[in-house]
Order: sequence, then structure tokens, then C-alpha cells
Amino acid sequence: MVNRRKFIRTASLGSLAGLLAKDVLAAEASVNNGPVVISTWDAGLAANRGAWEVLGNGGAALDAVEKGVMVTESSINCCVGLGGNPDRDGFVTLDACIMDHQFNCGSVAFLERIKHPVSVARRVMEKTPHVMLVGSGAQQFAVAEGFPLESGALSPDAQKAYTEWLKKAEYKPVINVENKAHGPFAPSVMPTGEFNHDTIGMVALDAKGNLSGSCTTSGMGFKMRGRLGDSPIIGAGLYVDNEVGACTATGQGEDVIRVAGSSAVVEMMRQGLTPEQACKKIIERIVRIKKEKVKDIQVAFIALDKKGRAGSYAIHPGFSYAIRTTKGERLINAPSHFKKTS
Ligand code: SD4
Repeated sequence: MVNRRKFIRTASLGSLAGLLAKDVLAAEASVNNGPVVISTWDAGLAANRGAWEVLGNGGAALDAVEKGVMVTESSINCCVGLGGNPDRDGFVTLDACIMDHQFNCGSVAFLERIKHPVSVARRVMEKTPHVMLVGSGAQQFAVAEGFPLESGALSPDAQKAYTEWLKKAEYKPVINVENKAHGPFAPSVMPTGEFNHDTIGMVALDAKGNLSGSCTTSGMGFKMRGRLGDSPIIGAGLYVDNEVGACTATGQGEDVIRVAGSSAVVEMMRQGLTPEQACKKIIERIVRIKKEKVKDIQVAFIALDKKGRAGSYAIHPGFSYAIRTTKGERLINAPSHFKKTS
């Protein structure tokens, strides 16, 4: 997994070096004229390209954010789509949501054996009177809507990671585990030393000035069966208010939910903060709440305002997000509460 992620990072940076001149994009605090899309982590570069096929042709932000994250859902990677790491019982369970510029939103959670949860979330939004469908009901709805039921087999990488994890992890109930810093079932930090993360969250502004967002994930690797993070929850993993801006989150979902993270960031932008300042404000809130436990968790927000200004903030260094505008594409290292030590 690590090698693959490192490879992806290196490959992206390598190909970008030739593409981008210095200062091609000034993300934070600059108004982006025309469409703009931002998304989480290195995989956001490829996802943004998918979104740009829509945005660059004058298409709607809603279509762009669906198409964009489908790129990540289709790729085999640790943390998004059916190739992702399973839960502690060995099943991949997917969460996704989508929101448009008119407060329409749809979400699916604990969805198994469906390749594109974001598209099912969009169908929930467009074809049902509901916002969320979960578990077998969500799967039943997806199948009725014509989504193929996939095999349920783990990807070779996920199988390997799961077998490894079963060897080392204490796969047993621990009394009062909730009182310990973190449960043994969804490690905050993977054996590789990386935070247990990755999700693709994307927000976009189209040529008409409308905002939309999407978020999709397999959740934290080796999570307790049935556990949901923030990603499918409107207001936590994603929020869009077309008058103000949009935000999406990644990282330890529990700590995003408890502050209604993405909604809170949008409210900060409503009060006049820039996207980066707004993200920082809510990250600092989480830092205050978590006290010393904050050293073990990563949370990051990315936000885009109505003027096309983008920004981000994370608890720890190492989080990057991808931006694409009419001027080009770029991967940006987000500022963070803790600074790099080495
Ligand atoms: C979750 N927020 O399930 C997701 C996981 C994630 O980066 O974003 N990881 O809690």
C-alpha cells in the first residue's frame, strides 16, 4: 500500500513538474475566474482531471463532482471504492454523499458490493424523498436502479493488508476500549506509520457560479463492522451553501462529526473568513477538544468560497490537496497546526 501511495505521489509530482511554472496558481486568497475544482490528497489530481472534462466544457459543478470522484472509485487504492481496505470482519463497506447548489443532497452508507457509491448517492438525492440510505436497503435501491452487484472479493492489495493486520492487530474485544485513546479495530496510525486515512472529497465552482461537492470512501481501514465516519454525513464530511462556499473533510471521521466540521467551516466563511482561515478555525477547535490525544489523529478540511478562493488546513503536516483552474493544476501542501519537525 505504502509503495503504491508513494509511487502515485512521485508519479504525480514528476508529471506536474513539467506542467507547472512557479506561481501558475495562487490558490489561497486569490479569486479564480472561471471554474475551479479542489479535492483531497494526491489522488485528487486525477479526480480533478475527471471533473475538468465537465467543468472545462461549461458543465455543471454537480456533474463534475460526481464524475471526478468516480475516477478514484474506479482505481484500485487503499481507501476509496471496492479495492479499499476492509472492515475488521473482512468486508469492504463504502460511504458517499453529494450535494448541489440548491441544498439538494443524497448519501449512502455501509454500502457493499457497489462500485460507484457516489452515483447511488446522487440517485438517492434525485429519485427518493430521502437524504440517506444505508446498508442492505441502500444496496437494494442501487440494484433496483441498475447498478451491478459486484463480487465482494477483496483486491489483492487489500487482502494482503488485511492478512497482515490480522496477524499484528489485537483482534479481540478489549474491555473499556472506548476509554483508551483509540480502539484496536481502526488504528489511527497504520503499522507503516501513516495515519489511517484517505478519502476523496471534492468541491467545485462551475462557470455559472454554482457550487457542488462530493465525498466517497471505504472509511478507516479495519474499522469495527457497521462503523460510519463523517464522509457520508451531510454537514460533517461535506457541506455546500451556494451563497457562501463549500467544504469537505478527510481524516478521523469521529472528530469531524463531533464539530459538524464541514458545516462549521462554511459558517466561518459566511462570517467573512477566507477558506484557509475558516478551515483553521475548526481544526483549532478540534485540537482544543482532543487535548493531548490530538497527536494521534489527523483531520483536514478543504474549502472553496463563492469567489473561487480555495484553502485548507490540517492538524498534522503531510496532507495535500489538488486544485485545478483554467490556469492549470497543482498539488498543494496544506498548512497545519503541528509543523514539520524534520
Ligand atoms: C472516515 N473520514 O471514515 C473518513 C476516512 C478518511 O482520510 O477520510 N480518511 O472517518
